[in-house]
Amino acid sequence: WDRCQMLSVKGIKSTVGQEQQAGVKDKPVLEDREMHLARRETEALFQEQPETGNQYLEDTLLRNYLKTHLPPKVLEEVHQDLERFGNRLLTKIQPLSWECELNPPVFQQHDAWGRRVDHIHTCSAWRRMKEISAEEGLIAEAYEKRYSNWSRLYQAVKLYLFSSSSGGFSCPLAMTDGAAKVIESLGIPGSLKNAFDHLTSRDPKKFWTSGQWMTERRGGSDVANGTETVARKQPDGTYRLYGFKWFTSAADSDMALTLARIADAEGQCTQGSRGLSLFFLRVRDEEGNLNSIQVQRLKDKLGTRQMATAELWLQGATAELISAEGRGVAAISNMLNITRIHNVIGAVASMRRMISLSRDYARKRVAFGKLLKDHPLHMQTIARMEVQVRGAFLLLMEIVHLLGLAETNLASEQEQLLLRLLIPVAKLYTGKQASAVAVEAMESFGGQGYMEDTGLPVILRDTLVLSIWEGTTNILSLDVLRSLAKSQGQVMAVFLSTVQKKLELAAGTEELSPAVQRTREAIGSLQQFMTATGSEQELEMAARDFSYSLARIYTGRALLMEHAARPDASPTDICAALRWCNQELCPVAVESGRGSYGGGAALQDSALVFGTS
Ligand code: UCC
Repeated sequence: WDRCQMLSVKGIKSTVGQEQQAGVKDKPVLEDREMHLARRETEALFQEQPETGNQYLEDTLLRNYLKTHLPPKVLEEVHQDLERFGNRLLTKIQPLSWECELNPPVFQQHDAWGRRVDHIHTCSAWRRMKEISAEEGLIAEAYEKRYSNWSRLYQAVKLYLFSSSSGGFSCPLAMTDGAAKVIESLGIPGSLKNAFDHLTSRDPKKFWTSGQWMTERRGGSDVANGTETVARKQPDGTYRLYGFKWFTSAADSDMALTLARIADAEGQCTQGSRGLSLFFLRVRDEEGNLNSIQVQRLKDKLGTRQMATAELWLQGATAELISAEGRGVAAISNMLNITRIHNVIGAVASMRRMISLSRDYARKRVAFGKLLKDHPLHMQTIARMEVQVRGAFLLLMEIVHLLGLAETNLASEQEQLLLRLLIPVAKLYTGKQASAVAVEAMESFGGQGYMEDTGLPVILRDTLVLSIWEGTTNILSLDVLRSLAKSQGQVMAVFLSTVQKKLELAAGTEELSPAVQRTREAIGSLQQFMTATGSEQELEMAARDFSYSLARIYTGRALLMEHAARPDASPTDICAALRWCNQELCPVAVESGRGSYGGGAALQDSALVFGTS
């Protein structure tokens, strides 16, 4: 740093213009300065690189959460494993992640002699990630259930630590987990036992990953109307699939679950959601030949470039029907709910990584005569992000805790309903949070944040997809409404009673009383909104703000009750809860009061968008 200071004193203070004016008299001094600069270029860095250490040991919130919730015996074992894993991530896995970024997959359509091969070449680091995923039991852990209901949470914590160092491998893991979940929920039928064993294996040689082929050329949201793929039944009971899958992530996977319409004897198919069924297929046979699939091309994506996403033609691919006919969407929603949870994991991990790097940089970088950490405005900016990631983390833990209970038959009916509601709420809310935090955190590095070789733009690009894939924000807001409708309002009753119950508990903690009060007011506003809202169209227009309100109220609750009100809570935990509750907790009530959801507002929205008078 001393050298940098010298540079700024001796070199940067005079501008080019000043030097030009300096004249012949000053020439020896200028030459001397230039030589000095040139020499220093090879001697010293201008800025110190931000770094992270063992991400498990450095994550106080995570460690406190585990200490509070896990049974002591489980905590002891899990702690040891996570500390070891944190070191492995830092020393071995993080470098592989960068290699994956530098060596994205390459598609080879033909070999040198013109033979069509459709080969997707992945780098050795990517393949190593697959082995590591098996060795670490990143999928297996959740299905072995060694720690009963805590296994799911433990798996999620490992995935959270892995996510930012995975070089994009989190994506195939999400779908692999989702596929295992679908097969498990079907009772692991004999024909799928082999696949299930591969998906949940800890043996790197045996471990399979799965794709989730849902998106076709008409788009990925309206699956019921967008799916054109046809399934034709064969005499042996298998099916052959014909269609075009437009966006297949992790196309190098071993197997996939996909939707198709079964054609009847006349070749006719039922349209809409009721015509969709779920199929299992292997991507390649034992010899490595594609299963009557042609790869059209790899997608040229903004981010997640480490991972091959392809357009695939299914030209009679052999597949097995694994849902009841016409129940494809309901069957694949088990997979969607798991991949959406993985999306939340990715969002929280990305925020945590960006903030950790920002924090480290603030300790190293000097501007205006002092370290960034000594500039209150800079610290305020990072602190605001920290409140966001804390909320998101606790929401994630809540969901995986509920999932663990549900998977071990320990969840009440109310808890299952709550889980159904919170998955889309968390996915849509944390996806948006992560994008905002990644952009804000990038700015905290100044121009360096914009430099490709710092690795920071990679994190940003990979984060931006989180609000898009696995259901965009609006699609998930509608899914929130779907869960309300399907349960005939029970979901909402459970939500409100859970929040109320926890508020009573927190009311005893004096410092939290402003937050308790604000949450009570927010719940009141939410209830008012729900009784006042009239038409279906109004509710649909309110869906996003409504979902945000649920996320903020519930996260405030989770922050407040589970964390800040525990006996060994720190003043920082209380501060985070208070700050969270200082934001508008019920935006849907505010917007409703402004008339944002009526027919008039819809007309105004259109006029604003299209510029009509
Ligand atoms: O594949 C993609 C990229 C892969 C990359 C993955 C990596 C992510 C990991 C990140 C880690 C860092 S992207 C493609 C993703 N596509 C989607 O997410 C689809 C988005 N669209 C929707 O979610 C829609 O809402 C649909 C497709 C579910 C709507 O379909 P329908 O058929 O119009 O919906 P219905 O008719 O309302 O629902 C049909 C049935 C109903 O059950 P029944 O018939 O018993 O009443 C619903 O209750 O499905 C049930 N259902 C659900 N059940 C629908 N959604 C759900 C749900 N979420 N949970 C439970």
